[in-house]
Amino acid sequence: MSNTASSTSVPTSAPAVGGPGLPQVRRLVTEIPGPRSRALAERHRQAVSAAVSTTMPVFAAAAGGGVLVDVDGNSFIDFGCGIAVTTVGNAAPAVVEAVGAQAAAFTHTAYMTTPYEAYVAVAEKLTALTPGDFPKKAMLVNSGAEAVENAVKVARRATGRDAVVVFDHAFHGRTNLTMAMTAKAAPYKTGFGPFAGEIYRAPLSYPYRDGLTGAEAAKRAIERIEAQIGADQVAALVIEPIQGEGGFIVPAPGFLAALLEWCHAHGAVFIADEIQSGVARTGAMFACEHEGVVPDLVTIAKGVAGGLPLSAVVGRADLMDVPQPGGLGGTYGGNPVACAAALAVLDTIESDDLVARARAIETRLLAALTSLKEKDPRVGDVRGRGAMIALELVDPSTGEPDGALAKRIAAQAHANGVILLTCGTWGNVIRLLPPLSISDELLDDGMGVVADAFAACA
Ligand code: PLZ
Repeated sequence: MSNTASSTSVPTSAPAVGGPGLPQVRRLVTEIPGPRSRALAERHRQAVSAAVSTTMPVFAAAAGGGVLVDVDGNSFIDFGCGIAVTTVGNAAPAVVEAVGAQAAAFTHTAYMTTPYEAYVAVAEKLTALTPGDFPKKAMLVNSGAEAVENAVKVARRATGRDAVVVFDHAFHGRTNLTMAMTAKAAPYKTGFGPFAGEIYRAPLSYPYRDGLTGAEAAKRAIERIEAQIGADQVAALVIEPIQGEGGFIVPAPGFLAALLEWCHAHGAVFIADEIQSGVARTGAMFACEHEGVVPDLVTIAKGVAGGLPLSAVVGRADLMDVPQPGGLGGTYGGNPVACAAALAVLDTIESDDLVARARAIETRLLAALTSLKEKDPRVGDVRGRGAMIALELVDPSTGEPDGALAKRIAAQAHANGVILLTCGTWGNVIRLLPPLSISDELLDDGMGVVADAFAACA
C-alpha cells in the first residue's frame, strides 16, 4: 500500500468533542481492540518506530470528565490520566476555551525574542503556589525532563559544584542527563549510554520493603552520600516526594525533612521533582507539603497545563537569578498556548477546590483497595496520597515482586473498559491516577473492574 493510501484516515463512529459533556459511562460496543483501533495499530506498525510502544490497545477519539472514548466508540474509565496529566479532566472547558482564544491571538513568538503576559502570569502563579515564603522566581520549558535538566543547571551554577544525588527507583526523564538520573535500566537506559557524569544514587526510604523509619532511612542515605561523594561536593539532591514511575513509593515520615536539613547544613540545593506528584494530585498543591518540607527548587510539569507541553522550575530567587542572562531558555519554552492552558488549569483547581476533591478520591480508593488487600494476599501494600494511589503486588509465599500478575491484571482491566497503568522497578505496582473530574460512580465502577480482574487472574 502506498503511503498516501495508508494515511487516509479511518472513519470513526466516536464523538469528535470531548470534555465533561461526554456520557460518563463505561461502555464497550466492540471487542477490544475494535476494528478501527486494529486498523490504526497496523498503520502504527508501518509508520511509527517500534521503540515507541503503547499501553492501551485502542486509539483515542475523545475524552473528558472521567472517560476516554476510542475510535470504535468504546468508552473507558480513565484511571491513567495520560500519566497524571489531565488532572482537571481531559478537554476541560476552561482549558479548551483558553487554548482557543490564545491560539487565535498568536501561537508563538518565542518568549526569548518577544515576551508576552501569559508567561509572566504563569510564573507569578507558580511562585505564589509553591511552598516557601521567601522570594521566588520561575522559568518555563516544555517537558518534565527539560525542567529537571534546568533545575540541575541552576543548582550547579549557583553552588559551583558538580555532584547530583538521586535515589533508588527514581524517574526523572529520558534525555541524556535525566536518563543518568533515572534508576531503572530497561527500557529507559538500555543501550543508550554513555550517560552524563557526576550523578550518584542513594538509597530511598521504602517503608514496605526496608521497614526503616524516616530518620533511619535518611541516616543510611546521608552516610552513603558523605562517604561516596563528600558533603562539600554536592550541588543538588533531586528527589520525588512521592515516587511516580518508581512505584508510588511514599517515604517514611521525616525522611524528606532530614534530607532537606542535611542539604541546608552543607550548602546543597534540595530539588523536589513534583512532575508527577504536583499540582493538586496528592490532595495538596505539592506533595512535599504533606511533610512540611519547603524545597529550594521545585520541578513542575504534567498536570500544570492540562496536557499542553509546559514545565517549570520554580524556587529561591537567589538561586534562579544566578545563571547568566541567556543561560536558560529554549525556542518553545513557555509557549503562549501552553501558558494559557496552565492559567486555566490553575484557576479551575482553585474554583472547583480540586485539592479537596483529590482527598475525597483518596478516601474512596483506599477504602476499596484496603478491603481488596484484606481478601487477597497478593496485594502486599496499598499506598499513596490523593488521586495517586497504588497497589504493590507480590508472591504471597515469598514477598517477591510479581510483575507478571500486575501485567495480567492491567490487561484484564483494559479488556473490560478501564485504563489502568502499572509502574515500579519490577513492574509489579498498579497505579491509580484518575482525573479529579471523575465522578464517584465511575470511581466505584472502575474499582469493581479492578477487583474482578484480581478474581479473574487467580
Ligand atoms: N520526573 C517524577 O514522573 C515523567 C514518564 C513516562 P517528561 N513520568 C512519565 C515515560 O515512560 O516516559 C516524569 C516524572 C518525574 C520527570 C518526568 C519526565 O517528564 O515530561 O516525560 O519528560
